[in-house]
Amino acid sequence: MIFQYVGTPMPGASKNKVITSALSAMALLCGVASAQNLLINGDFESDYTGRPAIGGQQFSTNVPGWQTTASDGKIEIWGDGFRGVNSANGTTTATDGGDYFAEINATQVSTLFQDVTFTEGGLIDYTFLHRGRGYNDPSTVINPDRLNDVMTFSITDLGANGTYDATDTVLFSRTVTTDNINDSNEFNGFALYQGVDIATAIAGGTYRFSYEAVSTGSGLVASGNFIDNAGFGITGVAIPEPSSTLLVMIGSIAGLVGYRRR
Ligand SMILES: [Ca+2]
Ligand SMILES: [Ca+2]
Ligand SMILES: [Ca+2]
Ligand SMILES: [Ca+2]
Repeated sequence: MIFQYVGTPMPGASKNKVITSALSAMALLCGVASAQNLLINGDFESDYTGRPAIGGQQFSTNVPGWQTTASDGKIEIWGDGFRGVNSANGTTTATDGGDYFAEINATQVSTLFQDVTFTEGGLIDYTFLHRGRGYNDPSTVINPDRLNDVMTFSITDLGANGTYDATDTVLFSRTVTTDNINDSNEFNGFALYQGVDIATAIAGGTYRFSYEAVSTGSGLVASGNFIDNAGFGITGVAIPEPSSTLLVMIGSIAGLVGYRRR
């Protein structure tokens, strides 16, 4: 079982980030999944013109990979520590949140998504981190009360026309509820959600990967639902044994270099 997500190194990226990305590239070469099968900027680390040092709202056209249903076209990216919320502090590529993450509720209830055309078919695995925000009081201090944010992750087959419309079929849907408190097995409050072989993709098919804000614990439409490290892989593709062995090694190495102190 291998999960892949790609982080595009940005200018000034830390050495660990570059190494991790290099390892991801190595894994790709081993045939787990083609590059076209991966989300772009699933870890929200890609740089873009005008990105503030600590985060803020941007038009989706400025954010690599991601689109939004928000009527104003805004996507909100937070930097590590912004308003007291730290990135996930895991030690693997799936759990290390790096320096940036996204708030789905940018200015309104919305969905972040990417449409991906597969070059090969197979069974889809997915992974993402989700965290509730809590209530943001006027002094911008995060309220410590335990409040749940709710998000639905879904994969939709966009059909023969490859575009989103009313005739499309939802292949998989999972609604997760995560609060704003750092519990055991979480990473600064970010909970890791994963699934294996949850839908079948066909070569040439186009699929929408959606992260939909359902509700926020605060009740505020512009505050809630942090996500990071969104990604997926294909396990239905035959992998030669030597590659599988190498991938296990790569995964171990990636876990080691992914560790970073805060
Ligand atoms: Ca990140
Ligand atoms: Ca917001
Ligand atoms: Ca369609
Ligand atoms: Ca929690």
